[in-house]
Amino acid sequence: MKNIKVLGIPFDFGQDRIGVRLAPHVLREGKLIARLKDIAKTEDLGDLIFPFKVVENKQDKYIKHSLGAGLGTKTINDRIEEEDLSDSFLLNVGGDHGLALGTVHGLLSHHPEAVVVWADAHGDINTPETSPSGNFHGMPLAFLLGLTQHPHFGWIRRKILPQKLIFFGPRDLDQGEKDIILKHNIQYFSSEDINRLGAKEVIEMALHKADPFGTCPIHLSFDVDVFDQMDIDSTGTKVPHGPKLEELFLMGGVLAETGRLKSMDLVELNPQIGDAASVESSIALVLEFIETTLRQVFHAGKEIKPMPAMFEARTTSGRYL
Ligand SMILES: [Mn+2]
Repeated sequence: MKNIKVLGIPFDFGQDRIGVRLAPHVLREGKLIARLKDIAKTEDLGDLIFPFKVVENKQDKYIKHSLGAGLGTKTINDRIEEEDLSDSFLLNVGGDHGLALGTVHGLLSHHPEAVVVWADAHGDINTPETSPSGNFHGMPLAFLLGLTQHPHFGWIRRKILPQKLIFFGPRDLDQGEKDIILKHNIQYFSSEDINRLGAKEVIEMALHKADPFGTCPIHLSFDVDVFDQMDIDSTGTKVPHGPKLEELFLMGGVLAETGRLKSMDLVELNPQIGDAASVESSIALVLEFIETTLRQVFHAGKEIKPMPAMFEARTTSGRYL
């Protein structure tokens, strides 16, 4: 890979808070592009424009905003399918996590064998029938695995195999999601598992099981609510008892070190949640996670710039930090 491409995806049909739309803008204001340019040649593809107006279809009792979610994820998929990614790392900046149906489906056209690491406090694997909320951002994996169908998602034609999916950090699963995860034998590592076994060990073990020959490209779908609620305030569905910051940075580093991490979603940052100070520190943490991970993608095996002091105070330094 020679360069980074950044796609802003202000998709918010997956839940009811419009603030997630603003995340690409605030991250660019935080010098995201300049920071990435310091790592590798970077092209900003701009923000995706959704070429439709949606009127809420209240008659759909299973998925809120199902028309917007269906058309929106198709728009994302089509944009990513057409992009030349032969030499590029693709960074998708959301938006809510519903967008990952579009990003992962689109990326499968470039990397059909991809392993998907889902870093998240939640499972996002509800079907419309099992979802207690009806929020689409809790369902993208059910569509990606082909576990459900819906008239507004008739464009879907690819799926990921359950053995190619790895959950990192979930701790708030609905009963229906637990049943699906068990039934399909999906790899699942809670913060407790990560703490007990080690983030590096967990990821290496999971990658080996998903891809024993170590040849498949890797996509990281990173929901910022995977961070402990003490570490991030500006996101819609915070959950306590998350992995430690150092474990999450280590996870990004271990994926980067494989040389096969080809793309990442960064979703659910909402700069309308929290006071000014916590919004600022949430944005700073997200920018730091992106920069540190991408730096390791492009400089795997080389000396890595240390984290700024403000984060060092909160982490223990290791090989991957
Ligand atoms: Mn999520």
